[in-house]
Amino acid sequence: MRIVVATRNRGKLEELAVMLGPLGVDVRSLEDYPHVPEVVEDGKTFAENAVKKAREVAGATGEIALADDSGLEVDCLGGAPGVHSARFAGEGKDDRANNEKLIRLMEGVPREKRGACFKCVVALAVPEGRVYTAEGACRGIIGDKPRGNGGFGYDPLFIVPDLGKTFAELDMDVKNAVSHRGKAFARAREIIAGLAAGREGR
Ligand code: ITT
Repeated sequence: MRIVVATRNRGKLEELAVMLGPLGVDVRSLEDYPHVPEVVEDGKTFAENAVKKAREVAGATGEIALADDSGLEVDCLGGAPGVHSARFAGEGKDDRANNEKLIRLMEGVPREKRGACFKCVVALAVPEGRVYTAEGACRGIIGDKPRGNGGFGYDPLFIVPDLGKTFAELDMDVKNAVSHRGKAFARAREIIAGLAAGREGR
């Protein structure tokens, strides 16, 4: 079975490719389908955006598509940046600018009020039209300065309390074991197995 991972975010793609690896599927990326147009993410929820991305990429490629819509919800910012996480500091998807903005907005906020939650919805769409979703969340604390060189996005600011480390200080397999994406994917794995069984039976 072939799956196109419907993301243009390199960090996400790496994590998802590692999770898909053991399932024995033929993993493709959008680099293999350069004609696929950019999907406009105008949904109000992670689920709406994930479904839209998966559906459009499945339609444009004729393959099963897996999309991830994710983001960081910060308690003291009323859930911002949420679905706007990629463009928090403006267009251009600049992780450093996004992190700087978050640090600035949270200056002086005490530790007990620095809670946040990463959320992820994984959507799987088949070209014939059906779409399946799986969700995952991971709670943590927003640090006052970046730590670590791994991962992407807000990872250097997101501290996992139980581990005392930011996502950017963890090896990818440790991050994947506890992260919002890892949890969503653990649920998506069953959907993928079901799709694979269905395709074999044709
Ligand atoms: P695609 O839509 O092409 O997949 P994107 O980066 O635009 O790429 P989203 O709209 O889902 O994807 O935005 C997700 C943003 O949330 C991402 O750019 C990061 O800023 C943040 N984010 C999500 N998961 C993260 C993670 O595991 N670690 C750090 N930041 C993360």
